[in-house]
Amino acid sequence: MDSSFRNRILESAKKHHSRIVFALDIVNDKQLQKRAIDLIEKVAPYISAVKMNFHLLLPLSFDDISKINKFAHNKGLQTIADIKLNDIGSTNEAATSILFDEGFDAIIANPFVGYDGALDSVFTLAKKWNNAVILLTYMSHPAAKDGYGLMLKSKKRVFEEFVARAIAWKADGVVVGATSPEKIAEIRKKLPKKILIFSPGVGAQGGDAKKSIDAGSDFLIVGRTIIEADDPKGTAKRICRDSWLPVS
Ligand code: NUP
Repeated sequence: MDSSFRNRILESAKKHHSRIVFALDIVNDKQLQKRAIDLIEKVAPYISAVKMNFHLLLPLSFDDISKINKFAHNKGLQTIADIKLNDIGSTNEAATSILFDEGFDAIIANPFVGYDGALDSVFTLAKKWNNAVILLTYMSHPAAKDGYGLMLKSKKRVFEEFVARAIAWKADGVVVGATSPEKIAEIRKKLPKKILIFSPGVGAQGGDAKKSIDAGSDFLIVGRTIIEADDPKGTAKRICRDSWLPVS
């Protein structure tokens, strides 16, 4: 069977009946690793993957992060490192090697830096590890239009150029904010189905889970709405049920 990241995360989605990637963005907690594991334990039945950002990647050790990745994998979940990688090739290679060694299945990178001497090393390593590269394409924050929406001389907007890069570089996924369902729909039309769309911005940033899925997102990235809820498990379950789309 094809053991690509795409298949692994879709298998997890099927198993958990969930299109949610849980953003483990824990703040103000001295026992970060313990809290991370407790939260995964609670919401695991209602998510398909866990995403870690600087909230955990900066303060925790290599061993701490590896343990969280192992715990998530034992629950049948995939894990994504969200560092929006954006540097020269040798630095990207060092960062990607560490993250894959820690057990991550996928890494989020910024296509702005280009391929030669920049993201080429990330794609090469991902291929070697059978892991994935997910490219920022249209972010979820209000100023996204000031960067991703800019018109280029070529009469393409920046996000259209990034879609073209995702296709040319054979990216496994792209990030398109749930706060712009019209952009999700537009990008979905341009992208082959095999490239997954991940949409952050549900809830806390004002995006709607169902609208994003209806517009063409494959996965919703949800953090604070679950973490800060009085009942994280019940909240994850509700978003999961409201946005479930069977895997075809
Ligand atoms: O465009 C993006 N928007 C965004 O919120 C790209 C991202 N990677 N994120 C991340 O998704 C953000 O850094 C955070 O980790 C998560 C959304 O969290 P929340 O708004 O659901 O709490």
